[in-house]
Amino acid sequence: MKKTSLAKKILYALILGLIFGILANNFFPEALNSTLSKWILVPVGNIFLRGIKLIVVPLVLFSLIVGTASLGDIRKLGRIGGKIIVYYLATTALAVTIALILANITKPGVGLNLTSSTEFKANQAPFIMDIFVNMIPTNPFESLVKGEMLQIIVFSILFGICITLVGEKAKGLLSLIEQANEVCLKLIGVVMLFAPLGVFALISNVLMSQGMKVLIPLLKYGFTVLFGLLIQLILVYGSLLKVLGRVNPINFFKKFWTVMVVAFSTSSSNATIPVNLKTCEEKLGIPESIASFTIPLGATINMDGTAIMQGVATVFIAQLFGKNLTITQLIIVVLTATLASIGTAGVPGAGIVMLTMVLQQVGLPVEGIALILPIDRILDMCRTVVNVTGDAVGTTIVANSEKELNLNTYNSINV
Ligand code: DAS
Repeated sequence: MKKTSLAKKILYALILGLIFGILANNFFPEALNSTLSKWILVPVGNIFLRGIKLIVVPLVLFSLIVGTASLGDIRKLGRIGGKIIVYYLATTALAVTIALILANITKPGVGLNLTSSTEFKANQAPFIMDIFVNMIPTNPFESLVKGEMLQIIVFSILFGICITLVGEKAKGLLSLIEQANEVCLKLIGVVMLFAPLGVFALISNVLMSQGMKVLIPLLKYGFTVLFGLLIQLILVYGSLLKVLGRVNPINFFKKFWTVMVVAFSTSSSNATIPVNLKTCEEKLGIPESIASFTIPLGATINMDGTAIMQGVATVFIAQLFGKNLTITQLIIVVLTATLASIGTAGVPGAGIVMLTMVLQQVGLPVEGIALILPIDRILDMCRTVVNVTGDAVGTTIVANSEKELNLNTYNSINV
């Protein structure tokens, strides 16, 4: 019998959870609902959410060290590495900012005022410069234990760069960390196997207690993310190709659409690396020496689509619980989501794992993820398309700035 894909199982769980929750809310006695919720749905949902949170710290630590160390010999790749990292960080920060503006315009979560079991512990609005000072850990082990993610990210990047500077002597350590990273990626897969059960419990519990009224905000959230992804894909990347790459963006999309289809169907930047590399070299006229460095690096540390989801989701969850994020907290969200997207692995569902980090950083209840998880699978497919497109746009711009873009190939009509 054909194996049902995880995506289909999550979709079925979503539909079943919606139906069960609405039926329970309308026809089950209140006593039965609260018993079901207390003894089954909440525990199952929390076990799944804790499983997601379990992965965050080791995943960020290992994937960032590996991603940074893969810069290779800094001296040799300094110029290209510097350019592509500035491009990746700038476009991701811009993506988060677009997301925050949209979410504050559409206000998808306003009006529900859910109550959270964990009190909204907004980090007292810190003095803005303290945000940058506190990013430097005094004790990396304490940062790991406390889950201070910005400190873990800074430590991981510095550690990865120093592995590269140490060179041959650290090769064994790097391969050990690469293996640990592989294990963490497998761990995401194992935790996501429980997603259908977790999704059913989470969504049916919300519908059982809140009824149909919660669906409208969920749809508004989904469309806000999709609108942000479209702006990034067409407006931002189109303008960057035109202004910075000085190439025709139409040609780019005519040749790149096959890569976008692979990203959409796999929801994985990693799985799209081979076809992305092939397209950059054979259809976009980018030299192998540049693409082979920037595309795998981008698949690991550049996720504009994910950053857009994280920006919208954070504002949505704050609104759901009737909380307003201060300007300082919004800046922390831009910083954390930009850095979080660096630590997000290019595998299905990784963005949600990193979202818990952004929520923790601004003291928002992580259980808010329960609401967005059921539609995250569809949004994951869409945001992965933006992630991989951003990698190739940056590569095109850097290749052109190095005067190594073959414009004849780029502008040739064979797509
Ligand atoms: N699916 C991830 C990727 O491969 C992104 C995410 O989960 O947000 O890019």
